[in-house]
Formats: sequence, C-alpha cells, structure tokens
Amino acid sequence: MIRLAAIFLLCFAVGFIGGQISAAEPENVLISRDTDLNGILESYHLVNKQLTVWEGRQMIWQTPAEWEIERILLADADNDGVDELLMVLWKHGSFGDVRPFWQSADRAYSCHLFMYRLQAGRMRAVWCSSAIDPPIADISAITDNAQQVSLEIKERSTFPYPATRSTWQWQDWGFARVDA
Ligand SMILES: [Ca+2]
Ligand SMILES: [Ca+2]
Repeated sequence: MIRLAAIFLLCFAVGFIGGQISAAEPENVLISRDTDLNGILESYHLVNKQLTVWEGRQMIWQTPAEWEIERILLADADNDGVDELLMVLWKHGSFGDVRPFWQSADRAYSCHLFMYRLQAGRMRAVWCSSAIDPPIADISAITDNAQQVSLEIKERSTFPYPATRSTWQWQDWGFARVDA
C-alpha cells in the first residue's frame, strides 16, 4: 500500500513538473498550406520562436534570428482570395533596416504584427505594424456571412485590467477596427 502511494505521488509530481515545463515552453506549431496556389504545400514550422517555411525539403524562408515569433496565422487577411502569413513577434526597434531618416533610432523591445505573402517563390512583406501596446497575446481569423475575413486580436492583460478582444478588417492600406 505504501509502495502504491509512493508511485502515485511520484506520478503526481512528474505530471505536475511536466505541466510546468510545457506551460513555460514557447508554442511550437506546424501548419501545411498551399498559400501561393502553385499546387505544392508549404510547411510553416514555428519552433523556439523562430519560423521556417519549407516547400518539400527546401527551406524557402526563415525569420531573422533577432525576431521572436509568438504566434503565426495563415488567413486571407486582406480578402483578395490568397492566404497571407501573419506573425505576432517581438523585436528591438520599430523600423529595422527601413527606418525613415526623420525618425530617431528606436531600440525598444516591442510587439509587432507583420503580414507576409508567398509570391513567385519568395516571402514578401505586405504590411508591418509599428510597436503595438498593449501587446498582442493571441490572434485568430473569423469569417462572416459575406465570407469576409477579419482578425480577432486579444490583447495581453495588464494588471488590473483584463485582456480585451477587438476585431480588425483590412481596408486599403492597413487594418481598421470594425467592432468599436
Ligand atoms: Ca505552394
Ligand atoms: Ca489575401
């Protein structure tokens, strides 16, 4: 009886520690989708906050090492019939290599939403946000009755305020909030 109790306690402890470890690890994701409609599936591997995109055995893109990718989403975010890659990421600075000359250097570590599209075998930036505060905790796509895609964004909660959700739709050159 004592031995059984010990085994139970050991299992409980391992389960508890295992749960703690998995909860602390970054989200790892594998999505397969033919976003550029060339008849070949691409694989989107998010591992340890780095994203690689594969076509078969060939890696066609990887995110810069200085980006930390928290979430990815494949969706037709601008409603043009082709899926885009959306990334919630953290990085230093708002502008990277494309800082306008009138902006001072900004090295703050901040959250961003980037939208890329696979075109002619290359991942190309379509739209990149500046720093987002409060940061995005999660992102998902919702499709309405008219088959229009919107993004639902859940903000990271900042004590004492609870996490809020908002809905955004692509309009011309960026995302506009449509639920306020
Ligand atoms: Ca493809
Ligand atoms: Ca699209």
